[in-house]
Formats: sequence, structure tokens, C-alpha cells
Amino acid sequence: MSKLLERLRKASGELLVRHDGPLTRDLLLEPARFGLGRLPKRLQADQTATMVCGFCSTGCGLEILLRDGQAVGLAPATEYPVNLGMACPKGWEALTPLRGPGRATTPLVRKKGKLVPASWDEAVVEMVDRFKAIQDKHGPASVAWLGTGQMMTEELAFLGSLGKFGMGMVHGDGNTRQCMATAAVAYKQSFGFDAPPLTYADFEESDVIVLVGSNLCIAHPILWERVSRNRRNPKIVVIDPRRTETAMAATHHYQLAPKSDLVLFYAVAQLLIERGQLDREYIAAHTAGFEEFEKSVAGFSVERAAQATGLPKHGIEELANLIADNERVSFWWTMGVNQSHEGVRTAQALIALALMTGNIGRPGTGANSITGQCNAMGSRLFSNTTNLLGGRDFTNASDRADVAGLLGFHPDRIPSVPSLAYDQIIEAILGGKIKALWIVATNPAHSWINQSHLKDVLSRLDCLVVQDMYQDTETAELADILLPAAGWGEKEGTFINSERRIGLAHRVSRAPGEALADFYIFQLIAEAWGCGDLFREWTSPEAVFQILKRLSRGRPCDITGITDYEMIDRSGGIQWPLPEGVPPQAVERRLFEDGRYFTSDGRAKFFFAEPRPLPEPTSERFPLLLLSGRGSSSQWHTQTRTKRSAVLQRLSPSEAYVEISPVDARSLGIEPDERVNVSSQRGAVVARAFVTNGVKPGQVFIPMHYETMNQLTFAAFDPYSRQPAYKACAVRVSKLDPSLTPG
Ligand SMILES: Nc1nc2c(c(=O)[nH]1)N[C@H]1C(S)=C(S)[C@@H](COP(=O)(O)OP(=O)(O)OC[C@H]3O[C@@H](n4cnc5c(=O)[nH]c(N)nc54)[C@H](O)[C@@H]3O)O[C@H]1N2
Ligand SMILES: Nc1nc2c(c(=O)[nH]1)N[C@H]1C(S)=C(S)[C@@H](COP(=O)(O)OP(=O)(O)OC[C@H]3O[C@@H](n4cnc5c(=O)[nH]c(N)nc54)[C@H](O)[C@@H]3O)O[C@H]1N2
Ligand code: SF4
Ligand SMILES: [Mo]
Repeated sequence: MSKLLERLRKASGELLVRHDGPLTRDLLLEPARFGLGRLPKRLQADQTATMVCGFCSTGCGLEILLRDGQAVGLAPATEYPVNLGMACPKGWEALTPLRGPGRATTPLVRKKGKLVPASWDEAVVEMVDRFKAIQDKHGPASVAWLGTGQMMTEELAFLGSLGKFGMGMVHGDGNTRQCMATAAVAYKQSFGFDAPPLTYADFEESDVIVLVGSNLCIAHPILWERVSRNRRNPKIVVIDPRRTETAMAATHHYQLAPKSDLVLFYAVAQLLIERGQLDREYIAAHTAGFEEFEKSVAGFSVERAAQATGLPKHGIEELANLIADNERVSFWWTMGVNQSHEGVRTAQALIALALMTGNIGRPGTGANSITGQCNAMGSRLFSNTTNLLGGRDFTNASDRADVAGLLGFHPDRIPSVPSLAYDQIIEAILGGKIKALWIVATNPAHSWINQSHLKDVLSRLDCLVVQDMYQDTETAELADILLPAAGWGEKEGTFINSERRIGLAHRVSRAPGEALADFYIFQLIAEAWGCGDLFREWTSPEAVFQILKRLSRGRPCDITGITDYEMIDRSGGIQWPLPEGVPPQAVERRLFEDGRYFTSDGRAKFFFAEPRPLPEPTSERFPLLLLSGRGSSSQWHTQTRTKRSAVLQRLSPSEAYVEISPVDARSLGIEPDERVNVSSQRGAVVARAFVTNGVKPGQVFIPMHYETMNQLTFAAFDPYSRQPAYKACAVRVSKLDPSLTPG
């Protein structure tokens, strides 16, 4: 065993502070000691390496040009089955943020109110000491973490296992709660497992593509390119309160009132039932609960839907006809559905429409949730937050025993309760139950709903540790301890995209300064904590991939048929499941072709809930409904990465803007491009008025990429998924009043 490891192990009981020499990055990076593979031999010479993009869940393949093993440029991979030679601006610019300013290059520890540079040794010891002291006083559950869908699957599994099995935490959630929780819960309840059935070929093979609350052209531009390759002359239906870029390119746009989707889909279901336009055979053979669903939607007349949605009656009938009259209908949804106070039931209404018309398990069909971040799916399966590793259940003793057996430790290490959800973690901080938080690869001080509340809550923590690529994010600036992380391109591991394709990312660039791959930060913390023994086998991302295979065996997400990284590389990614012994097919694969679901009786289930009113309806004081979402294909979330690229910056407005209809602008006396105040009960912000017919009178829209946005949002949640309902709250727009927003 290496000297360093020996020292670390000896120190772990007493903590690292007693070391005689500082832990240096080079020591940590030495492969024999901490298992970070040097660049694989095949990538060392001047050549190219294909790897998946680290932004959105499309999961495009990028071909990286290497000189001496370092990336010097890239182009979209022509052979990769996802993008077929295409990339969006973020993909083309993916390497630039790595070299941008603001990178966290050394650990920082707050002393006398100021973040000052520290060695890894000092920072990790400080973190471990403080976390342990808090746990000693307030119990193990008083320390929690918030993770991400933007780290590699192996890193997510490491964080989740270290946090819960090693450090004794009970609560850890991720930014996938902001994003995919609704789809995950909807699938789990309806299909018995969180299993999106789609494959991207379905975009090309549909007769009717129904996009609900999805602005594909902006948020998943390369998936829109896949739609454009459809040779069946498809009808493209967009259901969105805004006339988005995607709506403009569609054949049909249903510009419904925000959050009236549930009523609309129940009315469409009722029409199909009335007219007998159902696939009775499919319903009888493969589903359960249809009779009840049928009864529940009986009261949803076209008139009722027309009133709730503001759509003409003939429009609703036309939508039902489009579904009934075509052979292959696919339903796709994204945040317009997930981020709603009734998101789960809305997603399940789409699932119901697909099931009752037999539009699932065949080419060009499906009830398909498109994911958001590069590794949202990896996080859903393996982050050990809401589900126990591999989509298991924390409350199930045999699941716990399975995992403990597979990982080689005592089942008592596994909490028997699931984690609190993100919002509940925040409230538990407020209630004094959680005292320390470790935030990894997410920027909640910008992205979480009702921001001032969150910032107040974070300021009440005894210890906030932030692990990020950049030291100037809104959240990093609040940290007591900042751990500098390597980013995509500087480390190795796998992502799982929207069509369940596991893709590989390589280390093609050296992280700046002392920054370390998250994987190795976790290893370091495990040693310092004194639980390194539990993770002896977790020597490298690829070693963890082998552990994940073991954890997946016999599960719906079985990947035991993937031998190693080399195989993923060779195959252009591999979709799960791929059990051992099954030959990897070259073709794309969709789920449920045999009509068998993962529920105990093998049947897909119908769900219904009475639609509920908006959590914060408009009022006389706040007469406009604020929507939010993605603004441009060149901006990524809180812009920590994309703002480092001059090219991407030029492609999007630098200042926050609010889309407002000409009717509302005129009545408020607001000129195009004028700076205005947008206020809600929670705050007032400044934005430039973008006067456009893209939004209807009575509604406004601000992209989420601007920090001020979430000062306005109202913290409402779906009751089943606890996903925040970011996309509707009441605001007022007014001429600029400097006294409202000082500074
Ligand atoms: N360029 C870029 N691409 C991205 C991202 C990014 O930050 N930038 N983020 C990625 C991530 S993590 C995600 S989750 C995805 C999100 O991808 P999308 O969900 O497609 O993007 P959004 O703009 O958040 O929301 C989509 C649409 O929902 C509509 N909407 C709002 N309320 C309702 C409603 O009540 N009903 C209906 N039917 N529609 C409604 C909005 O008007 C908006 O046009 O994008 C991914 N791709
Ligand atoms: N109003 C409104 N708010 C929203 C939404 C909306 O539609 N409207 N959408 C929500 C959705 S869907 C999402 S997904 C969230 C996204 O919200 P966030 O997750 O907060 O957004 P990001 O900017 O992607 O933050 C990722 C952070 O991780 C860092 N990072 C990147 N790669 C790495 C890495 O490899 N390691 C480490 N340690 N750090 C890394 C980045 O620098 C950045 O600070 O926002 C949500 N917020
Ligand atoms: S579409 Fe998504 S995965 Fe493809 S290049 Fe753009 S950001 Fe990357
Ligand atoms: Mo997301």
C-alpha cells in the first residue's frame, strides 16, 4: 500500500490535520494511489476521441481533437447514433468554459468572514471536523447534501453511497428534483419503474408528434433535428401557452391557458371514449384501472375544456382526431408538464392517452418524457437519493439487504427511510433539524424557487460546503468551505441520456490548479472521514461502473451485458437495459414492445386526479401570470459555464428580459426594450421589455438564466413528486421605479 494511503488511513481516525506533509494534488492524482487513470494509451497521441456532451440530456457525441493527449478542438461526431454529425452552439463551445475565468483552482475556507485559500488537507479536515461535530451534537441526519444530474453516474453513486453508507447521512437530494421528479414518479406509479420507453428513432417514425410543455428547438435542438428527419410528413403538435420557436415550426399549436393541461387531456380522453376510438385489445391485455379512469373523466366535456384552456371547441376535437386517426402517435413532455402543482397526474394523463390508444411499444409511439441535464437519468437510477441504488426502495428490507450484500457491508448502514425531498431539506434547515449542507454541482442560490427564502435559509446553516467548478457562482459565494472541482472534459465517467443511452466522457483536458475530479474528492473525504475501507473497491470510475453493473443485475435497468468502457466507446453508447448474454443490437431500442410492464401484475396503470386551481392565481395587485423556462440554445441554466464563452454570450441577451404582449405593453405605457420592474409578492426585479406576440395578454415570460428570475417565483410543489412549480406565479409589470430595486 502506498505511503500516502497508509498515512490517510492512519489519520482517518484522528483526522488528516496531523499529517506531516501537505497533501498535494499530484500525490492525489498519482494513478497507483488514487486510481485516476492517466489518459488511456489510445488517447495519448495526436488523434481524436469521441465523447458525450456535458450539457443537455440529448447526449450528442463530440469528436475531440487531441494534441499530446490534450483537447485542442472539437466537432460533432458524424458516426454517433444520437446526433449524426450535428451539435448545438453549446456543444461546439463545450471546451471553452473549462479555460474560462472564475474557475475554482484551490480549496477555500472562510476565515473571519472571508474565503481564503487552503490546502486540500486543511479544507477536507475542516469539513470532516465540522460535519462530525454537528452530527455528534444533533444526530447523523443533521448533515445533508444536494447533488446534481450533471456529474458522472459513477460519481453520483459515490456521493450517494459515501453520504449515506459512509458518513451516516439520511437526507440527500439533487437538482433532478427541480427537473425530472415528476416524470420519475409518474413512470414509477404507472409502469412500475422509472423507465422512459422512448428511443430517438421514434421522432423519425411518428405520424403525429405531440410536444407538451417542451420547447425542443431551444432546449433540445438536436432532437428537433431528429424530428426534421421524419419522412412520414408528420403532424407536429405543440401544446404550450407561449408561441415558442418550436410552436412556430409546428403544424399545430394549442396555445392553452397555463396549467390547464390536465383538463384538456381528460377532455380528449373522454372524446376518444365517447367515440369508441380506443384500442380495447391493448387496454384489456396490458393495462389496469381503465374502468375507473373512464368513470373519472366522464364529466370532462369539450365545453369544460374549452373554458379552462381558452381553446376553441373545434381545436380540442381536432386534437382528439389527430390522435385517433393516425397509426403512430407519440407524446413527449418536458418542463411545461413536470414543473407544475399537478405535474404527476398531468404526465399520467399523457400516459393514459398513449395506453388507451395503444400508442406505446411500437415505432413512432410512446408516452415519452424528455430529460434535461446530461445525466438526469443516471441520477434517477444511481444517486442513492430518493431511490436506493438501482431504482430500489430504502423502506424495503430485502432491497437493503441486497445492496449491502452486493457492496460488502452490513445492512444497518443503509437508512430505512427515504430522503427528505429538496424542499423538505430546506424547511428542515429552517426548523433547525439540518445544520450542515454539502452542495455539489448545482447552484440553488440562483435556480431554486423563491430565492430570497432559500438564501435566508442557507445563511442559517452552521456549515455550508460547496463543491463546484467555479468559485464565483451565487452559491459558492455563500460557502464556508469551497472544494474546487474538475468539470466535464477533465474527468472520466458515463452519462445516461433521454433515450437511456449510456455514453462515455473522457478526460481530455487538465483541470486548473488544484481542482480535482469529484470522484477523487469523494475518495479523499472517505479517507478523512474514516470510512475509506468501505470504498476500497471504488478505485476509479471504471471500477465503480463494474459495481453499478452488479447493482443492476436482474433489475429493469440491468446493464450486466456491457463489459467495460471500451465497449461503450466502440458502440457509440449503449441503451439500458442490456442484460448479460443478450447481444447488443446495433439498432435503437424502445421499451414495452411485448406489452409487459414492471408492475407486479405486468400491467400499466391509469391514474386520475381532479384538477386543482393555480397555487397563486393572479389578483388585482398582481394581474399577470409569470412563466419561466429556457431562453436560448446558447444559455445553460444559471450560466456558470456558458457565460465564459464569448461566442455563446453574443448569441443571447446579457441582460434579463421579460416577454410581454403588445396589448399589455400598450396598456402599461411600456415601449419595446424599455427597462421595467417585474414584481411579485416576494420581490421586484428589473428586466428589459421584449414586446412580442409570443406570449398572450395576461402572461409574461422570463428565462431562468438570469439570477433575478427566482426572486419572483412562488414555492408551490407537486404533492407526489415535490417538484417545484416554477412555471406560474402572479406578478405585476410597471414602469421602472428605482426605489423598488435599489442598486
Ligand atoms: N439551451 C438550453 N437547453 C437546455 C437547458 C438550458 O438551460 N439551456 N436545460 C436543460 C434542462 S435541465 C431541461 S429540464 C430542459 C427543459 O426543456 P423544456 O422543458 O423544453 O424547456 P422550458 O423552457 O423550461 O419549458 C418548456 C415550455 O413549457 C412551457 N409551459 C409553461 N407552462 C406550461 C403549461 O402550463 N403547460 C404547457 N403545456 N406548457 C407550459 C413554457 O412556455 C416553455 O416553452 O432543457 C434542457 N436543455
Ligand atoms: N424559474 C425557473 N427556475 C428553474 C427552472 C425553470 O424552468 N424556471 N428549471 C429548473 C431545472 S429543470 C433545473 S435542471 C435547474 C438547474 O439548476 P442548477 O443545477 O442550479 O443549474 P446549473 O447552472 O446547471 O448549476 C450546475 C452547477 O454545477 C457546476 N458544475 C458543472 N459541472 C460540474 C462538475 O462536474 N462538478 C462540480 N462539482 N460542479 C460542476 C456549475 O459550475 C454550476 O455551478 O434549474 C431549475 N430552476
Ligand atoms: S443538443 Fe445538448 S447534447 Fe447536443 S450539443 Fe447541444 S447541449 Fe450538447
Ligand atoms: Mo432540468
